[in-house]
Amino acid sequence: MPSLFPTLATPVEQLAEGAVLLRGFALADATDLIDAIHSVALVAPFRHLVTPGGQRMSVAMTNCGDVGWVSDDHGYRYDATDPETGLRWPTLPPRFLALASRAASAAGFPEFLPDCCLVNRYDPGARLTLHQDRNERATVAPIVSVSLGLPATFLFGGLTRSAPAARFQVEHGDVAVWGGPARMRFHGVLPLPDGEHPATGRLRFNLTFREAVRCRNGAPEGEV
Ligand code: MD6
Ligand code: FE
Repeated sequence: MPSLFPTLATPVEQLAEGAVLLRGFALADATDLIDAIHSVALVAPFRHLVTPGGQRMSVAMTNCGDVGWVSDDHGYRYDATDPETGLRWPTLPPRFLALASRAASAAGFPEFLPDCCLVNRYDPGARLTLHQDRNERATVAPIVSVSLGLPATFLFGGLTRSAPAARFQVEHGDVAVWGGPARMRFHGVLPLPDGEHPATGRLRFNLTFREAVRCRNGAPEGEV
């Protein structure tokens, strides 16, 4: 007989060794997160970055934290200032930090202290081709990824671009955490299907929290 008391534990789906999907983990924080995204975008507006190869990315991005991830014809890098405005990125709201470290702990990565939150905004049709996240100094620390708004199909591949990729549906409030042996896996997002979400309208947001310049690998911490 099914229990009358639903379990309070988050359903955990294992994507691979070192990678989990925490279904609904951010649901209680979703409204605050979306409000904070809008506040961040007032200071550091969403923009379509250009890859070093000259391609305009279909996903619009901004950042908050000590550093932000940027791309231009020189390459990919973390920068302490927003090249668009010359200003420092908005600070990481404490509520973001708390959620990210709670999610990392739930996934088996204690003491996660992100210094960067990359904010991705997807319109219908926007996609992210298979890539590795390899610009961070801390290769031990995980990445915590929060999905908000319209559902998307997440591609989760192997350690080479040509390895087959599994597909996972990621929905409003889901949190993926990757680290350890999964940290350098290729991943991406299929073109966003059109739809309407009560919290975001015709959009999907994704937050990825990283230890980008803070270092826990034994390498020296540099100036940013
Ligand atoms: C996205 N996410 O879900 C894009 N990277 O919109 C990522 O590229 C990503 O979700 C590293 C770890 C988790 C991620
Ligand atoms: Fe990524």
